[in-house]
Amino acid sequence: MNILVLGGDGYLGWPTALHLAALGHRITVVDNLVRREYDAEMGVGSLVPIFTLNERVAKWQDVSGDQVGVRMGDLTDAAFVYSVVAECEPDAIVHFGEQRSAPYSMIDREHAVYTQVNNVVGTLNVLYAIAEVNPEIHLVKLGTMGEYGYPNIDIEEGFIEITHHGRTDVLPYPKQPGSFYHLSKVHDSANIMFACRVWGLRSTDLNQGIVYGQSTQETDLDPVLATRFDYDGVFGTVLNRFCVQAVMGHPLTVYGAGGQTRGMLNIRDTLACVTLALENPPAPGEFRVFNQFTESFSVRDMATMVQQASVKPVEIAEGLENPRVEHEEHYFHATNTKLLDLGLEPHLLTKSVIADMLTLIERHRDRVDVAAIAPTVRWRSSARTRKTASTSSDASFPAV
Ligand code: NAD
Ligand code: USQ
Repeated sequence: MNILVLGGDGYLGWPTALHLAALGHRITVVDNLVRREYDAEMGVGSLVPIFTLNERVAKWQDVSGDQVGVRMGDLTDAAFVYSVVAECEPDAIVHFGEQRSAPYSMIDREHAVYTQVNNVVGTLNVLYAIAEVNPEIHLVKLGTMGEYGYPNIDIEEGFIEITHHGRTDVLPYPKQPGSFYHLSKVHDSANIMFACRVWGLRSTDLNQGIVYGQSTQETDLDPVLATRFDYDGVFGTVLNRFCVQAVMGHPLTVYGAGGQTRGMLNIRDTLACVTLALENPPAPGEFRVFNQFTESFSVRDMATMVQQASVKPVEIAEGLENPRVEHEEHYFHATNTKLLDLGLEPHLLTKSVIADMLTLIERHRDRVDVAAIAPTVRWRSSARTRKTASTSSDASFPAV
């Protein structure tokens, strides 16, 4: 297939692009490199050194003999999106290209507006370009498990059958997202579902859980091919953060009671799930939703697992104030059978998987900025609680 990977310079987009290229697909990476600008804005960086996109692509050509195309540009620029879709003539588009941090979206008004404009407008431009250039293109869109929130009933895959006053219908599952970022994904899902209904587009919405790990078959071929690994209080995700904290002798930052339970998956399974979605496209007009996670754990469980996998003693912080507003003890049972039915073979979170992450982090421990670990964004405050590298002026802040 000829595939565009939007957001192909990011944590998940880059290894997915390489994986699909290794499978023989023709890949073009599309990115405006804004993720690298957020690093500058926040004054933090990836634990693992990351090379420029041009260096990455050149190294992949050396290693594989295969050329990955690059188109630099912003998805909120409609003319750019239309030209890429028209010129590259993709069979499928995998869309990772959004601002993906919940804390970043909660810094203040500007960051919330930026996140929603970037994500919702970018996706709308992609939908319009598909509709007008070639409605056959399969859009594989990265959504999030957090769209559902944490209701006191089982979570289904996108839709739920409801009987109300004696009448029955299958309706979109109710959404209760927990940040302006997660809300942007809800808005995207509604827009994509509508575009499938009115224009006959085909799309797979991958409601993905929290990804951990950094190693994939292709990125391990050379350090220049490495993908990023975030551990800071804004972009670092929970398990990746706990592993860095364990290596640095920092108490593991369990927020609040720690009963927050989340769907989780290994980065290798992100690649496998996207591949399965691409290889098994929906029918024209179909909007389908896959819940993309392989296991669920509470934050407290994850901290204990890291503690047990570490050869060094690890302390778990107790009574840490939760900077977020969220349920700290709740029911969580989510269906995730659709990808398994397509053949997904999960890489589960074993002690040795955590031990490998700890070894990777140990190798780069000199690059850890311990001051970047603390959570700094508070949900309860609508005003900025976090000092950024550009606190006094927003000169380096991506324009809204
Ligand atoms: P990331 O920030 O590392 O990568 C996103 C990429 O998109 C970056 O390279 C960025 O420069 C690019 N981008 C953002 N806005 C753009 C725009 N307007 N135009 C062009 N490029 C743009 O994020 P990630 O962790 O790789 O996540 C990828 C996707 O998967 C996101 O949509 C995210 O919401 C979703 N997701 C991630 C996780 C996770 O644990 N990392 C879990 C569930 C879902
Ligand atoms: N948490 C801690 N301690 C920490 C960091 C986080 O207890 O040091 C808790 C949070 O309070 C939250 C949970 O861990 O309850 C998950 O936080 P996270 O930062 O790992 O994940 P989240 O903000 O939900 O976002 C991440 C990705 C996002 C993706 C989402 C999938 O950044 O792009 O959409 O995971 S999901 O959570 O399933 O919606």
